[in-house]
Amino acid sequence: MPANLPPQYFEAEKRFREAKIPAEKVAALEEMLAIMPHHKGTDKLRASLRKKLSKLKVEQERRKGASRTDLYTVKQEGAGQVALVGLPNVGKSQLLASLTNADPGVADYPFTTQRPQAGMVTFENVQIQLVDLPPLTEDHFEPWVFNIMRSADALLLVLDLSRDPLVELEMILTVLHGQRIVPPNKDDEDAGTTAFIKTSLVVGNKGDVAEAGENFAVLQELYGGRFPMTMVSAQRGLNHEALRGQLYTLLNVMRVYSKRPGHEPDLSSPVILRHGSTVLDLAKEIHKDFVTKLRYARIWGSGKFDGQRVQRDYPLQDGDIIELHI
Ligand SMILES: Nc1nc2c(ncn2[C@@H]2O[C@H](COP(=O)(O)OP(=O)(O)OP(=O)(O)O)[C@@H](O)[C@H]2O)c(=O)[nH]1
Ligand SMILES: [Mg+2]
Repeated sequence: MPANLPPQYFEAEKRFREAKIPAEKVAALEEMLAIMPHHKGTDKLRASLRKKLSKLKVEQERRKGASRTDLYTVKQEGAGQVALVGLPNVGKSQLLASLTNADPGVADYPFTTQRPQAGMVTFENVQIQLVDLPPLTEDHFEPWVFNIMRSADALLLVLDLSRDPLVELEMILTVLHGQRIVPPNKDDEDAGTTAFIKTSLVVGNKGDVAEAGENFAVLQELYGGRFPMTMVSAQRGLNHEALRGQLYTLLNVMRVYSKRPGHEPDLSSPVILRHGSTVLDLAKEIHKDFVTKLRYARIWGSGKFDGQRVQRDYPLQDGDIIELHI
C-alpha cells in the first residue's frame, strides 16, 4: 500500500536531514510523525521514525547527564590537597599508585586518566591528599581540571626525564598562566591580584632512565632558583621518602597537639594549622564553643618552660603541646 505522504512531510524530512543538533532532529521527527497520515501503508515508516526518535531522546538525556557530572570536584581530606599536573604519559598516575593506596590506571599510551582520582600520602603522623588528573595539553582542556588545581593547596608539576623536561615545564607554565594559575614569586605583573597563586613542587619522574640525571641537572640549573625540585622514579620508588617530606613542607602547615589537663597528649593525631596560627586558632579547630569559653592555655615546647601559661593570641610553633582551659 503506498504511503501517500503530503508535501509538508518531505519538507520536515529535509529539515531532519539537515539538522545539526539533536534538538532540531527531534523537532523535525515529531513533525514528520504528526503530519503522516494514519493507515496501513505508513505503519512501517511510523515504527522506524519512532525508534529514531526514542534513540535521539536517550542520547539527549545522556548528554545532559554528562555535562552535569563533567564538573568534578574532590573533597579535601587530611592536612592538605596537592594536585598532580603534567603532560600525557609522564607518570602522574604511577606516582599516585606508588605513594598511596589508590589504584589508578597506568598505561604506556597517553590520556589514560580521564577523571580525578585521590589517594592519601602518609608522612610521619600526617596524611596528605594527592589528586591525579587528566594530562594538560595546549589545545584541549576541560574547565573542571583547572578548578581542581585552583582549589588545591599546592601543585606537583610532574615532568618526564626521559623526554625534554624543560619544554614540558615551560608548556605547563604557559597553560597554567593562561588559566590564571601561577607559582608564587613569579615577577609577573599581569597575573595581578586575580591570579591563583599556587605553591608548586617540580618532580622529575622516570629518574631510572639513563638520560635522567643529565636532564635533571639542566632543569635544576635553569629553574632550581624558582621551584623546589626533586628527581624520583615512580616505578622504582626512588626518593619517595624525601618526596613525602617535601609534600608536607609544600603545604606550609604545622602540627600541634592538644592535651586534656592531667592526661598525656596523643602524639599520633596532630592538629594541622597554618603557620602563624595562635592558641585561639587551635581552640577554633577543636570546638566552636572554645572560642568564647577559652580562658587561657598552658604550653609545652615553643621555647617556653613546660606548662607555662599563655594568652589566646599566643603564636604557636610546630610541635607545641597545648592544654586549653575553659
Ligand atoms: N621508566 C619509567 N617509566 C615510568 C615511570 N613512571 C611511569 N612510567 C611509565 O610511563 C607510562 C605512563 O604512566 P602513567 O602513570 O599512566 O602516566 P600519566 O602521566 O598518568 O599519563 P596520562 O594519564 O595519560 O596523563 C607507563 O607506561 C608507566 O609504566 C618511571 O618512574 N620510570
Ligand atoms: Mg594518568
